[in-house]
Amino acid sequence: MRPTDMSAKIQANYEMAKEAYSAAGVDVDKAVETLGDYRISMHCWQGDDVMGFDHDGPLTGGIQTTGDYPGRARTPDELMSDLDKAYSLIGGRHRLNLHASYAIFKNGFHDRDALEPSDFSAWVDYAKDRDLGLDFNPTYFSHEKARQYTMSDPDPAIRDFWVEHSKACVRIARYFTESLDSHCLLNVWIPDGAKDIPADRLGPRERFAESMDRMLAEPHDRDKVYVSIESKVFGIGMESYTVGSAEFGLCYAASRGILPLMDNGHYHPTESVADKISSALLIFDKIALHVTRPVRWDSDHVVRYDDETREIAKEIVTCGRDRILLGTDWFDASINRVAAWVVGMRNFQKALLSALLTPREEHKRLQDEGRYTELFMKQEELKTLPFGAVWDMFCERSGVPTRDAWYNEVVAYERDVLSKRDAT
Ligand code: RNT
Ligand code: ZN
Repeated sequence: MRPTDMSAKIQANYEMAKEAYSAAGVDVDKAVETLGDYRISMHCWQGDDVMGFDHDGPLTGGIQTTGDYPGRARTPDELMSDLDKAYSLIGGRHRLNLHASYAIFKNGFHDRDALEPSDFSAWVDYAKDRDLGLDFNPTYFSHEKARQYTMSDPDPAIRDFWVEHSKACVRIARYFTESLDSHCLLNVWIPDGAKDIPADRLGPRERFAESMDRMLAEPHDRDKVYVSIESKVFGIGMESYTVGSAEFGLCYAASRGILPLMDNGHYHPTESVADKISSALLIFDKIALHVTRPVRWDSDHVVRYDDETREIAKEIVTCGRDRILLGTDWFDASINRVAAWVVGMRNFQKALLSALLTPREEHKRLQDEGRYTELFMKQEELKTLPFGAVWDMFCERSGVPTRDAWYNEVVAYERDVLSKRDAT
């Protein structure tokens, strides 16, 4: 189809969709417009299988990428170029989420405890040019001093190293907020834990809390640098005990006035992060999310447009965009990595759109009036309204390719850029 014919078709389909949705009590134009306001912090680490630039060793910390699809980004320039390609295929304006291991050293190597803001000036330039906000994460894995424990290690020298790293990251986050006129989410996730039943559960948690307190003492403006703590239920090699458990994360964050970060791969598979958001927001002013797809375990598959993601999106839309910091977290090395970003981000956006296309007030009223049969029926009928036509219009209005047209660009990029990488 010629592009003009395609646009006319999208317009015509959209008009039909508008009719169908307005009969269900939904303002479609408003939904499309509002979706553009949701900024998602896209994780840099899908592009290079969580390798980073500050070490040669393997990925550790109980997380894993699997697959050997060619074309992994090996340098900052390659990663930036791949990120650009991905952003160009995703509607709306977003953010970039960096890990400390992605330092770009201009004045010689600095170990994690001695990282400087200048080690991230290339990223600030990158973000400035593209009007992206930056978020940040200390990296407590893939390092010789990250053995079984980091911030909770019994050895004070190891703990000091990681506390110094954490403080350096606070300074870097501060530098981001000062350079970019935007907040920075600084998220702490430690891989500390035990493979087998621990003798002492309390000690490591006491030490982790103390190390966190030392990190938080590093001066920062709490209205700009939002420190969060990401909890977890288990990891590979720490199946029996995780220092930063859900209870630790929530209680610590509540008591210190920082944010909890919930990753939907970090709970028992029958638990739902969608169900946790409203409870957390009764207590916390803001919370943060890592949206991912756990398949039987915390596998970090690329997000699909599935029930779990849609239910999380429904809560985001209901509970308020301004109070929930949205981030993504998956790493699949078995498919084209640029496509992995694009599919997952577009799916998350589709889920948000589907929430925006829900007559929430009406559904809430049906619930409150005990009209459960009607509510059930309406929820199910809504699913087959012409959603795709509205999604197409969002892409069209955002200036990104509609439907699967973006894939041709990824194929061309793979041919011209990614496939050349393995030859060198
Ligand atoms: C690990 C956590 C964490 C990491 C990234 C790389 O289980 O989800 O968020 O995935 O920091
Ligand atoms: Zn995560």
